[in-house]
Amino acid sequence: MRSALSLLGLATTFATLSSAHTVFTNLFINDENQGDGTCIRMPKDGSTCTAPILGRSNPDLACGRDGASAVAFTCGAPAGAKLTFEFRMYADLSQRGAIDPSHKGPMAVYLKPVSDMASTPAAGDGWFKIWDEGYDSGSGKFATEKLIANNGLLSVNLPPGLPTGYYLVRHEIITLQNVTAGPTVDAQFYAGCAQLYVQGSSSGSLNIPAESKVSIPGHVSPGDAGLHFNIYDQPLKLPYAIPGPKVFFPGGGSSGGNVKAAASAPTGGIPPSCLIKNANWCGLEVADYNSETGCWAAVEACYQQGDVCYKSAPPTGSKGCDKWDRQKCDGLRDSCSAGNFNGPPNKGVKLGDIILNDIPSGSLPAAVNQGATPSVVDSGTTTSGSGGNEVKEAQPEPAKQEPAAPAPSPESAPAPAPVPEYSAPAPESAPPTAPVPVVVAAPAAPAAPCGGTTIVKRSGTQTVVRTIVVRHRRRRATRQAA
Ligand SMILES: [Cu+2]
Repeated sequence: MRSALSLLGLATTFATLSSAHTVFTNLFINDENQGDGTCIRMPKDGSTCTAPILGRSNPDLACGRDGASAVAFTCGAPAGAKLTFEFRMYADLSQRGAIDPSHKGPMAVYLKPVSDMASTPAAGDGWFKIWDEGYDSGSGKFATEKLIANNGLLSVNLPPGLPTGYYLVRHEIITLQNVTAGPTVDAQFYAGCAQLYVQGSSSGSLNIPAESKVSIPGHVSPGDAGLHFNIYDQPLKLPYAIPGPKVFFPGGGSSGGNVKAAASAPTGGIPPSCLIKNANWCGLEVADYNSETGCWAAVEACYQQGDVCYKSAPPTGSKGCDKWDRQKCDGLRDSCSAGNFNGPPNKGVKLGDIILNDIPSGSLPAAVNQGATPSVVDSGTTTSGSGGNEVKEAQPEPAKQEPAAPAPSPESAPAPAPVPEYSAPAPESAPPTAPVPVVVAAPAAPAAPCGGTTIVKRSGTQTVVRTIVVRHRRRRATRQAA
């Protein structure tokens, strides 16, 4: 007879599994952490931010839930830069972990050039895949298992041949734990995007070979073998076929991965005058004042910025907002209370960003596509309208992580991929825009952390501060309601 205790144990297991999905929370550019949620179109609802995206025609497959709306900041990166994606089971790190070990499957990284970050739709045409990995027979691991082994970090080099411009970079994780037999139980998709401004060595638009250019949704077929692969088979029925298009890795250009990330993008870059940043919000210095009225107006303006911070905070949390309120605004208020009406004090002094998982840059994994052979494009140009670019070889070398196997068994032999030949890429007849209306910069709902506790925390020693802040907020709320 099964005891109540073991039943309880089972229930706990299921409860854990149901929330042990994953979300992309942090982007590193050339080993530099851009900050929790910064430049990332993260889902706004903390209770569902890690959940898979349901439906094969769901526009959320492009950039995840809420991924159709641009965030305020776009991160600068040189072509060829090393990008590192951090994945978490709990966006606010209330618990550690990247993804449940049961979630085995392939991973991929896609790019889409966008003419306007705010208005070009994420869903639709124009995407291409720069890297993918399915099952590595050398190590006996799926890409997701390597992700877990790397503490939720995946590093991928950007192609060196990207023309200067705005791009959405998209990760994709497909997990196969529910795929057994029959078409009813399907693979799970996880996807998320970051906003990039790539400083390339050329201008113009990229000629993506027709065979590599896809629309998302629509980049995989429901019948793809890689979506119906049984990970519980003994032995596995290899090789594993990764869903999606062929990888396109534009080479050329002179910039390499060692170039420092650009400080900011022309539009949407993180302002250098940012005193502190929380995801895609940043606190700016208040106006100078030299009167009592001006002093208190500055206090008000400071807390108002803090309110915007809390409202825009994604599920990674609002610790930067707390720090802004406590250090900057409370400091201003104390100064006014003390009769110092010339200010602001500590003008322009940076507060220092809070990063939840401050990983030393030295411990980031190497790029999985290091040494990837660029797809060769003839005539050395990627500018639009040239028309005659001939793609000679679009089959890049995927990451080589398999150790030299002395005697490979039949199922561990990697499938040789055919090298396609192109005569010419498809002509660029229309810009990659889809007739999808996009709501830009919709006000964010107050975020709750993924599976965590409430965000706003103030120290016990700040009782007086809190009273004033609460009164201040209540006053503002009343005013807004009126
Ligand atoms: Cu899951």
